[in-house]
Amino acid sequence: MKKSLLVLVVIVLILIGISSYIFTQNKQESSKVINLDSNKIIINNFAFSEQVINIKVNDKVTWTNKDIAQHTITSDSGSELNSERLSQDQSYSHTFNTPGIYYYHCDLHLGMKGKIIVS
Ligand SMILES: [Cu+2]
Repeated sequence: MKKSLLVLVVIVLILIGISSYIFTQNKQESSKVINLDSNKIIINNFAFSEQVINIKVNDKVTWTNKDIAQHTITSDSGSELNSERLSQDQSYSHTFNTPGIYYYHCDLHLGMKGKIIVS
């Protein structure tokens, strides 16, 4: 009787250990995802999810179109940003190598505007 109780206690302790390990892993995983998402812009309902973002030189920004309609990422002047027409769930990425303020819009819907500040 005592022996089986001891076995039960050991099993419970092992289960607590495993679940707290899994919990810690999940926490680390989700904070990693947040960091990766910091330079991601979603296009949804004919708008950019972040109209202005601040990044560092050599940071990469990724736009993903969630609309059924096509969109582009196009510099207001110059050719820093010059995507193809993005269909639904397509992405466009660009790495900014020079500090500055980059204004862009969608070539198909001129009301869609955004700004990237690179410092
Ligand atoms: Cu558009």
